Amino acid sequence: MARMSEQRAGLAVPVVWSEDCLRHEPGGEVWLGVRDEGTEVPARALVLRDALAAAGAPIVPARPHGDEILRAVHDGGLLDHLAGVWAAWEKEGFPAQYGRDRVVPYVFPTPGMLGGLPPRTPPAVHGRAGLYCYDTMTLIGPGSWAAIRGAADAALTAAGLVGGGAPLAYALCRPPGHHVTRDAYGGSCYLNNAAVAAQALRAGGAGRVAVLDIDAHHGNGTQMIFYARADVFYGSVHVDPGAGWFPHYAGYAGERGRDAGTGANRNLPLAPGTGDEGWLAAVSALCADAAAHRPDAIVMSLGLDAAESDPESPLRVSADGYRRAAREIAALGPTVVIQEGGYDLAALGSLAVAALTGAAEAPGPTFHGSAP
Ligand code: SP5
Ligand code: ZN
Repeated sequence: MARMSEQRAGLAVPVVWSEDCLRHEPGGEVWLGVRDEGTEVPARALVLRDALAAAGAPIVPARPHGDEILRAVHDGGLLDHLAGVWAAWEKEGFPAQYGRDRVVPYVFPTPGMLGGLPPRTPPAVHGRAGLYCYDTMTLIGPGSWAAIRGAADAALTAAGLVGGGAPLAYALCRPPGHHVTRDAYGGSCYLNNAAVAAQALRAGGAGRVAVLDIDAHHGNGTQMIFYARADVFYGSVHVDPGAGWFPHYAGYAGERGRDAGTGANRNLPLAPGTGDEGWLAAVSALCADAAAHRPDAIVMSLGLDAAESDPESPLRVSADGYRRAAREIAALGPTVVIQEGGYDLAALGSLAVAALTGAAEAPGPTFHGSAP
C-alpha cells in the first residue's frame, strides 16, 4: 500500500508508451552529404520513460488503432510507402549487395523538376525513395515502420484518454512527427503524431482544437496539414528559420493560414540565443491567440530541444521555463501532450518531468465536463 500512496503523491499524468518505438534505429542522418551519427536515437525514449516512471507517472501501453484517422491527415500513398519501402529496398539487395543499410533517397521530384509533368511512381525503389520524402536526414531501416505506427497508436491512445474525460495525457511518441506534411516526411519524422491526435479529438467530438508547438523547430508539417482549416488552430514558437535553422522554408511570421484557415495559424520565430524571458513571452502571446479561437481541446507538441544544453538548437530555455510554458498551455483546456524532439540525453528526463509537472498544475476543465 506504500506503493499506492507513493503513486498518488507522484506525477498524475498517464504516459502512453509503445515498446515498438525502440525498433526504429535510423543509424544516423545524412547531413550536407555526410552520414553523421544522428541524435534521434532509441535511448531518448528510454530516458523519457524511466524519468517519468521514477516521478510516479503511470505507464499506459498504447492500444492498436485502425488507419482511419491516419488516412484523414495523411495521403494513403505516404502510409503505404512507409509501410513497404524497407522490404522493397531489402529485396533489391541494397543492404546485402551494396552496403546501403538504410533507405536514403537521392532524387526528389520537386515542382521545379517536374514543371507540370504528371506525377509518376517510379518502379525502381531507389527512384521511388524520394517520392514522399523531402530531406536526406530521415532514414528508414528494418524496424522503422513498427515504431512509426506505434508512435501514432500512442498519440491515438492519449487522444482517446482525453476524449474520454481525462484532463491530461502524454504520448511518448518516437519517432517524432511535427515535420510531416500530408504527403511528405522529413526532419527525423515519418507520420504526424500531433496532427493525428488533433484529428482524433475532432472525431471524438471536439469542435475546435488548438495545436501549440514548443519544439525548438517550426512544425511545418502540422502547419500545412491544417493550413486551410478553421477547426484546428496551429501556433508555434521556434528558432527563426530565416536565421539558418531547419526547416528553412517555413515557420515565418507572415504565414497566417489560407482560405477558411486564414488567421488560424500563428508563427513566432525567435532569434538564436533566446532564453526563458523571450520564449515565455512568445508562449503567452501564442496562448492568447489560441484562446481567441475558443478551443475545446489542446494538443501540445512538446519538443524539449529548446533547452539550453540541446545539441540541435540555439535556444536557451530552462527546465523551469518548460514547466511554466506547459502550465500555461494546459490551462487552455484538456490537453494531449505529444513528444516531439529533444536530444540531450542527460537533460531530457528532468525536462520532461518539469514540463508534465507544469501541465498537471494547470486547472484544466475536462473534455466531457463532469462539473455539476
Ligand atoms: C523533431 C525535430 O526536432 N526534428 C529536428 C530536425 C532538425 N534536424 C536538423 C539536423 C541538422 C544536423 N544536425 C547537426 C547537429 C550539429 N550540432
Ligand atoms: Zn525540434
